[in-house]
Amino acid sequence: MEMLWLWWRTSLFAVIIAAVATARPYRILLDTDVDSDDFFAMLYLLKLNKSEFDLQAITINTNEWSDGGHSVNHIYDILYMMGRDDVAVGVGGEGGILEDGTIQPNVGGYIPIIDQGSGTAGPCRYRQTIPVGAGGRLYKDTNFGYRKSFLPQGSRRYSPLEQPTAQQVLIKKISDGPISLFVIGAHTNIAIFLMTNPHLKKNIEHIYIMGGGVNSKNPNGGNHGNLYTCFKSNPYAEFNFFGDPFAAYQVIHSGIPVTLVPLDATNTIPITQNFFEEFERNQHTYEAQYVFKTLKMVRDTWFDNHFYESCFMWDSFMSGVSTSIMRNLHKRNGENEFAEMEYMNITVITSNKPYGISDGSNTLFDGRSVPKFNLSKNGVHSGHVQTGIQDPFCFQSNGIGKCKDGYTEKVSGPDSVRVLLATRAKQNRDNSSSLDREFFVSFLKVLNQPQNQGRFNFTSQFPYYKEVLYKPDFKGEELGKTVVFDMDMSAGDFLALFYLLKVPVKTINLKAILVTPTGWANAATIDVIYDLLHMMGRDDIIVGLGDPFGLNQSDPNNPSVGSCKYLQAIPHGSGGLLDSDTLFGLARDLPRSPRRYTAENSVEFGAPRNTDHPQLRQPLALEVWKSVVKSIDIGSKITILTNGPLTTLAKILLADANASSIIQDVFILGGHIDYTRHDNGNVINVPSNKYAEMNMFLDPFAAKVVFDSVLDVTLIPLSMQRKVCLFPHIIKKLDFENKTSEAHFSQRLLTRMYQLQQRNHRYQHMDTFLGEILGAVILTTDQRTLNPTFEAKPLNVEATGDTSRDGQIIVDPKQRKSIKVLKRFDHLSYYDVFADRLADAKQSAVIGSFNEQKRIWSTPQIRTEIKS
Ligand SMILES: [Ca+2]
Ligand SMILES: [Ca+2]
Repeated sequence: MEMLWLWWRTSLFAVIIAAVATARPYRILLDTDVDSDDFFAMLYLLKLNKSEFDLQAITINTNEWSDGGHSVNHIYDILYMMGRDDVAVGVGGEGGILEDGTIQPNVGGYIPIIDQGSGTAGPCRYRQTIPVGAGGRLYKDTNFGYRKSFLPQGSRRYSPLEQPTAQQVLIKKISDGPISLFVIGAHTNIAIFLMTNPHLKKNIEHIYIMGGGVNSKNPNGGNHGNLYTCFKSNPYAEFNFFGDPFAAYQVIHSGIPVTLVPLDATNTIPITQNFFEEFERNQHTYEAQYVFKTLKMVRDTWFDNHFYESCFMWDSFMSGVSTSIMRNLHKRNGENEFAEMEYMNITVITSNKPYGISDGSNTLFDGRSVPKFNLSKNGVHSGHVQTGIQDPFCFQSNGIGKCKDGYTEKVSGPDSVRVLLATRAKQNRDNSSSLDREFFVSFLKVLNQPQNQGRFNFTSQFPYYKEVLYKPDFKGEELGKTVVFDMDMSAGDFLALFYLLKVPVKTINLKAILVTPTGWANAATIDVIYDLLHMMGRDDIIVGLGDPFGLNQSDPNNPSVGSCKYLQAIPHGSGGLLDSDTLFGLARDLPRSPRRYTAENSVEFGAPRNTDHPQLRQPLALEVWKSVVKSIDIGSKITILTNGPLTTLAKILLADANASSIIQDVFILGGHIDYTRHDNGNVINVPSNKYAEMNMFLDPFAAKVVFDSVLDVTLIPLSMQRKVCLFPHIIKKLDFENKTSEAHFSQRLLTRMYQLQQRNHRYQHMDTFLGEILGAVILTTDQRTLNPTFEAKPLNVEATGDTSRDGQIIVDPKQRKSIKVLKRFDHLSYYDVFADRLADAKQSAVIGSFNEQKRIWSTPQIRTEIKS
């Protein structure tokens, strides 16, 4: 009888559980910083049965491992491959936090809460721990090159002022009903949401987090945390929590139930060689292939030789643990298939003791009679806040850093929160398997299962896909002077590039492009250059990537990370990097070149981290420079046009003693010359600096190297650029019949910039970009057409480290040589010169757009040779 009763009770329980399980799928919102491991986690979620786990939305965390414009399109492409264009995607936003602590709608999350001001430009207190170029954001933005070579491209994309923001998506999806949040980046978006929408908290059933480390020991050094670029000052924090400690505090202390998968657990699931090899043998879906390719590149570019001991499943493990907990909610204490769980009382450290001080490090308290957000004057947020990697406060004489910002510390008392925490990964129940963790089995099974699988990759999508490189044949043609174009990939630089490519090759022979990523775009945007060159049939032009840090800006101990002292003037959001990185949403209309950024694939081609095979990876600026020098005839020289900060040129001069003797002359677009100080410069977001021009300001030390060199320098200053800033004029001039593809594209870009300028104040500086075409026009147009006149002056540039003066041009009688400055030109003819050039059928595009390319790849027997 008792048995029967027990049976009856168990069955009833099972029926109830089944009813709960079938009643509704778990709605999930994923907030991610789009690191590699993040999309592993995302694909794992997308592969689960949608009637059980329904990934409703993805919001992008924009202040960590990837950049908004690149990461949002990366996510769109993965979702397109997976047939999930229904998943909402939110990124960015323009709102700010006012001085009185009022949080405006749509804060973009580009800046941690403590430094969030009125816009999207700002310092990089925590983010400076993340490498900017190789090994960091460049790798993630491009996914080592696979984002472009593997993922198909659908119709969803970033578009200015049309892209849903992170906060909009959060509000919509959380208002719609009960939902669980998965947080696998810094907590800025979620904290801002919770602080501004307390009435919607009730809809958030649970927050699952990858982040923190309580009792963790880093396998490389015994530290709690994993900030490998910042161990010396902060050995405690984990990257996600360090990305915005104050935000993480808000989330953990929100009152919503929290489950944490911290380093304690992830450190017990290193990616073993056995797992790696098993994965290599099991790639039965596009998504499994994409993940494996990525993982392999992560291994091959790992910073040391201990990949198998120091690379872990972080976010992906969290997605497994969390969904397993949700599946087993009838069990107690978070019991699940993949991790041991424990309750602990913790908090997140946001400032360092002693509390109640005011030392200039804490914007929530310093100089305020009422602390921001009404925080308690001597409370846990009122201490010293770590200012950066080299914060002197954080160093102790014993060599062990003392800063704990972002640490998830075990505490008791009123300021602690009880959270459920994963402590270790469970062993594989099958002892005979080579996979030693239960989650490895699930991960491979789920990614390879036929359900919910990806439809195609970039090439298999098209029945007649063919990779073509377009290279012109200049045999027998007389070639003009050798020109190298150095650009920072602002919108105007692309217009200037179109123009340069249209100038007859007998006038100029554009040999190479150098990319200076210390200005208006992130390094990954180099792919837009490749695509534009492909469109114009110029896959022969080599492209070299410059250093991501300005002169004296990288960390002396670790050159992969460094300061954003000057770069912080550029907004991350609208009108700034978000738009440059996507060419205002239009980059994806360019045909896709087989050339692209690719990380060096070291292991496959020899010794670890071998740099002897530049042909197999993205060449560096200096390598490209050397190859140009080698390629020219003895006695001939090179003309350089720079359209961005002078970082790359200065670094070439410093690295190559012979460079100045082989450079004929340098045309520099930039510099503001106004001896009377009537006209201001154009440095935005640094109100104290009235008279500098952006290209000089962004790397003043590099500018000084160039000004002090023996080079023959011609400046195209801001005052001249300002004469050619009439959008309606140039748009109208481009409005002719039978437009070339390049004229059509340029007109669309200019029209979009002009409309944005009229619609929204974040775009008020669009003139700056229009003026950027001038350098290319002056360099290549004969004297009679524009009738330019120049004056020579002994000029120098301020470069002392004082941002209120750096980048300003001064008359310097001590300067041995003179700088030539464009003084006047026929600016009324200028628009005709530009438009006529783009209208010319000669040296025109060989393939007009991505759509045209898709048509060719979808149709048999269309000629793919170059049109003459
Ligand atoms: Ca992440
Ligand atoms: Ca530029």
